[in-house]
Amino acid sequence: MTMTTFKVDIESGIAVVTLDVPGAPVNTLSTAVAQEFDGLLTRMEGDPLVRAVVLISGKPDTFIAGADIEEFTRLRTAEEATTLSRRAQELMNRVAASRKPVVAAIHGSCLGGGLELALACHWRVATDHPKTQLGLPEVQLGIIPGAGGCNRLPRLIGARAALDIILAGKSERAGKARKLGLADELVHPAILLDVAVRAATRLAADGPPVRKPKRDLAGMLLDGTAPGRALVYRMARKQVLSRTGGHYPAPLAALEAVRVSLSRGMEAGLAYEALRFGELAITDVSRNLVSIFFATTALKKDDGIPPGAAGKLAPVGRIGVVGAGFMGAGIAGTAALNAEVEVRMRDADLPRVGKGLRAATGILDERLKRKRLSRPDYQRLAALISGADDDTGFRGANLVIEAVFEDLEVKRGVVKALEQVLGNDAIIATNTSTIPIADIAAGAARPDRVLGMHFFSPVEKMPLLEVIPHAGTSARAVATAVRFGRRMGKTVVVVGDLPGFWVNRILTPYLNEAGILLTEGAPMEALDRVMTRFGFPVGPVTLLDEVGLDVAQKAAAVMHGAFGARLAPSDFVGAMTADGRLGRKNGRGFYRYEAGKRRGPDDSVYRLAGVTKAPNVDERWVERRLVYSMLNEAALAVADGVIRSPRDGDIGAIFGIGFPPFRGGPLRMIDSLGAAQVVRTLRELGDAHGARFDPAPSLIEMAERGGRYYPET
Ligand code: T1G
Repeated sequence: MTMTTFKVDIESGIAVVTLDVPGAPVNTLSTAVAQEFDGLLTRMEGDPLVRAVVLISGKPDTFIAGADIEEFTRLRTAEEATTLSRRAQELMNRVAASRKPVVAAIHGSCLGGGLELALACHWRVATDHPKTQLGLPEVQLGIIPGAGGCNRLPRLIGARAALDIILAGKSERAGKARKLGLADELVHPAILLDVAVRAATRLAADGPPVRKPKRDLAGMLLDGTAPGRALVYRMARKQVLSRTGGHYPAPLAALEAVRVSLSRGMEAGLAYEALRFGELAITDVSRNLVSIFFATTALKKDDGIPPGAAGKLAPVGRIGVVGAGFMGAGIAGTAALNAEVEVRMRDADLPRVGKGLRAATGILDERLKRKRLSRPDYQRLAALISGADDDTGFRGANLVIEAVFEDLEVKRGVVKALEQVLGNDAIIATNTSTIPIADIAAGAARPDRVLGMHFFSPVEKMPLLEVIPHAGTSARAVATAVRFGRRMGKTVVVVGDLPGFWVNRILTPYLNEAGILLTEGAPMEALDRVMTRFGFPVGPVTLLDEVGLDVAQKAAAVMHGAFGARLAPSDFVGAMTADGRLGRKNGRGFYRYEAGKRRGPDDSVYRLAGVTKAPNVDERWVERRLVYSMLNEAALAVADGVIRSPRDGDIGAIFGIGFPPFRGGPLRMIDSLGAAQVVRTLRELGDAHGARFDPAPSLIEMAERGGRYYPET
């Protein structure tokens, strides 16, 4: 048999099997790899020189990243998918039943089918390294662990801990994995192989360990008894339903698979697991989630310019941040934390700088408190952040991001001042959400190095960054900003320099429509309920309170000015800001706030706007008005060239405003509905509510020729 993926070295009775899928960035368990592994097991079993096996990866940062996701996107029927799962289970069963003990030596990502393989092994040694992550991310792809994970994990670490990982698709770092009993030993990477070989030698002599679950009293009651487990399942189910709104079938299927396995035994459990895996693998929800995975990975390599266009780039080692307010501090803290660069902040006076510095290091404090950062790392990173009330510290910065007041003249002034101190190669980014980048760059001596970096608030939590070149921005500046955004941990999309860019552009008509509905008396809680039921994390009224009503009002006015009547806001938000209501930040918004906690809707706001609150609304119609206003604007923005590809648009909507991932994004949703259907609904809405719903010409055209945003799969 020729082997391409596995290399075997036998010494003193221990076969060290190195898994290294040739030419692939990570190890995955494709059908071909699984077949080769099956042959290898036969050989190991028959080889009298082998007493035990160590399984280790030849890749630098992955053990095994799971099944080959690419492969299961090609599955067409549930039966095919169930068969695939069955085969994988059989392979794992073979490992588990092997008379010669198998030890997994784990460094790097050990995910999905990779962890399921490790679970089938008789001993697991893991490195104590941040790259080492053990998890079952399947539900994030709309499927369930299908190679025995729903069966072996709860048996190893108990139902509660297993469900905690499986239902959320979570990964655990090595330390936590050791505590849970998922890893048996924790070692420094340098001695991983030695320790694993020693374990294999021990197991070969003594036989595999007899595992008895370590349980405290709660564990005995909850994991160890049938009524206890029934309670665990009930609570888990409730939690899943409240988190997913019932839109994601996979976690519930996984829960059921664990229940079947623990109540009816492994054989029934495996059969059930494979059956549900098969059903789920071909659903639209899974297809959409998988496409998000591939889109996100593709964006990790996409600099937003044609490959090679920027020439060789120097990495950013030091940045400046102008404006030490909420945004500036968020940018500074996140840059120190994730990109580990020196960060110099500046503001007009020292008290402000001090406040900004405290807020920036506050982001690190939070990590320290949650034990995501060790004390020495905390100190090292905190020391990267400094501040002043002048530009002196900016010399040597490769990138300066300004986050000052939203005012064109002020921002132009900042750019001019920066040009006096910065080196020739430094890039100047402006964090604006409403002002055209071209206008800000217009006053610069070298506009080619100016671009927009639009962060979302709070910077340390929001995963998206929009990078906005104007017509004259150099490719080098774009690639530098995109790469730096990625180092800050963001998913970066490059978007066009039109008002609102992408995210705020499609958000504007949606929030406007919510305002118009309120003006008609619609109950705010109904609007929020409808949209969370649709799958958004929060509804539009809550979002307005979070964003800040003054900010929302100002942005809405800019968008109205730029695009005219279609984006005309109602007077509702204006009536509220006139009353001094700014949303959560001053504790007075649509909702009531007490000591920072949100309470019920504040119905007195209807009176401010001269409106009587209606007892109820037609919720289906409300959903249509809100959703289709966004879909239509997305189509208009695509036609305006705001995004480079449907992929960027959908990722921007999902990561920027929480568009429901299972729907794949607004453009994917238009494809699923069909452009003809979207146009028809928009026309109905237009008949009832006026020209703002006029379908985008591009949609009409797509409807006529049967076009789509994505190729048919
Ligand atoms: N299948 C196919 N390709 C994969 C892959 C996978 N599982 N994992 C990574 N890649 C590719 C990725 O597309 C990219 O390709 C390259 O590897 C580097 O990835 C039976 C059914 C492992 C933490 O969900 O979370 O097991 O673009 O840029 O930032 O129960 O990739 O270079 O050609 O993301 O260092 C469950 C998914 C599968 C893990 C590495 N597993 N992967 O992150 O690199 S389902 C997952 C990740 C399953 C069983 C079920 C990450 C990573 P290219 P990257 P990275």
